[in-house]
Amino acid sequence: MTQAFPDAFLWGASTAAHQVEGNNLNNDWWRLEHDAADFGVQFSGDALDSYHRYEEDMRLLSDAGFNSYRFSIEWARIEPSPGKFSRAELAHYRRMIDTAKGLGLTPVVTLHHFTHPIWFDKDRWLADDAVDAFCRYVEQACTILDGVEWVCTINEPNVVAVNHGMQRQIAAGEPFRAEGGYLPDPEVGRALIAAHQAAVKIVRSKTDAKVGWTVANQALVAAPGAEDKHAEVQHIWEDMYLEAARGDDFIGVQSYTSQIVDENGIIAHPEHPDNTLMGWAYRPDALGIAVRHTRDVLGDMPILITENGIATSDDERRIAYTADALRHLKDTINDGADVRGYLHWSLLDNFEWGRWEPTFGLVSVDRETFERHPKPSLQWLGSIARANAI
Ligand code: GCO
Repeated sequence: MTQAFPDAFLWGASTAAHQVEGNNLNNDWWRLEHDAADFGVQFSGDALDSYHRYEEDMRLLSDAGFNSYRFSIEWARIEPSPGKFSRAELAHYRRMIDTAKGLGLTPVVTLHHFTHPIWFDKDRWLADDAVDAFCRYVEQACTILDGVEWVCTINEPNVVAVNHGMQRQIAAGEPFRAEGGYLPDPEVGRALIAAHQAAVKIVRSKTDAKVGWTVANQALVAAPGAEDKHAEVQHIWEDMYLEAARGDDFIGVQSYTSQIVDENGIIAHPEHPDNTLMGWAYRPDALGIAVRHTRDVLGDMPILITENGIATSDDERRIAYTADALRHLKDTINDGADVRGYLHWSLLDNFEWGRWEPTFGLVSVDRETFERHPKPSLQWLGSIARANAI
């Protein structure tokens, strides 16, 4: 049976500057890729050269039938040293906005997606002037946002707080724990919430955009008898970030998988042949859990699915996962969730934060020639976008 999505629904894909642009020489990730090379962290390098090829990338989306593109602008390029802004880089990102609009793609612009200028790196979000520094950048970013309808302040603040917490713990001499062993650091989280709330005010005063932030939803499920621990972990992992979005114009939901919480905390993904290239459990139902939980915390506010997808080398599996995720999403809409759009992660097989192997893209890229090769999933999802129905 055909199931239609709401009118004016956004169908698109997401990217992040550092993962696709290339040669982001002035941010903390570029530095980390060099510092941690001995630990197997890979190098972003030219990435996909989308800094120069963004028009071709956007055209792939619009030709396939999509009507939206989410991308981020790079703080380290726009403010290469404290208080010194690059007019040329601002103009570059304005050209991206204009290009998207010219191709019929509604731009969804993220102001901060994981990376920081190197000069911000010292005490980072715990520095006394961190929020002021971020606001100074946001004010400048607003000068290019005329006519942009959707602005995300900070992407996955809860993951930013994990990364910072991990770095602090390592600096304090604690041994490195395996993936999944870190929780978001609530002190960093509180600084990010302050930064977000200040940024919302600035974006509202200087633009007509709808403004919100995007939270990495863990779709945590309690093991029998572990309801208290589940509530505690869920608060630290996501609810404090969701609650901070109350009063925003929308909330971005990002979901990939689901995990169980027992009395000791989150249970690592058990090994399973279905696990994705990230090692995550194959859980297309996670998106429905994430939307329902977001609604439980925030009530009825507009929701944008800002990321959902799968790391796999098998494109049929990407289609199967996404088809199922969309069915679960549609169920939440039928139940009354005010979902405004679905932005797939990701348009391109990109730099997955220190690794190239987990491929999330609707399009693969030859990293020598930068040639783009659309996968069948691009046309498949594009035709759903055209029909606005599954
Ligand atoms: C995140 C980021 C993306 C990732 C994606 C897959 O969620 O970590 O927003 O940059 O690439 O989620 O891990």
